[in-house]
Amino acid sequence: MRYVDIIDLHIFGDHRGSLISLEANSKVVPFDVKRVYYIFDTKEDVIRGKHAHKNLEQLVIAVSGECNFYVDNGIEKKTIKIDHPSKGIYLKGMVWREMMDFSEDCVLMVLASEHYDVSDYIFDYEDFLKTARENF
Ligand code: T46
Repeated sequence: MRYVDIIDLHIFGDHRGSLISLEANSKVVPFDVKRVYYIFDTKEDVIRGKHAHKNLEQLVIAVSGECNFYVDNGIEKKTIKIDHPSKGIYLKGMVWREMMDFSEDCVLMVLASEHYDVSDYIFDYEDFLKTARENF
């Protein structure tokens, strides 16, 4: 199972503009959505995230603006630029994530498979590496 996938979201466009529909539990959003949140007004030079989740699937979309999304599964690390409302980052399994280089107009919308639960977070990178390696 891959820890991160880029999902190309279908754009319904006509002369009026564009529309993207996110339907849960279908090919578009591969889980039942229990929570939606969005991140905006992030200041320049700020790095958000810096944690992993024990049990959470998420679909992250920059509905406006852009930022860089860094992911690390304990073995592989990569940075993905998210810069269009039709590009979704699907995260699953043990993934350390950091978001940075936010444009002023960046709005990140996140669909999540679980309710907010602070006990699901791993904030310490060494703890993350240990847990991730146990799961390989
Ligand atoms: C993630 C990345 C992509 C809540 O009360 N409910 C919520 O659903 C969330 C997500 C956050 N909060 C509170 C907890 C903090 O007091 O909002 C505050 C900021 O959250 P946090 O520092 O966790 O935000 P980010 O941007 O570092 O991380 C968030 C998500 O927490 C995380 O799950 O994967 O975005």
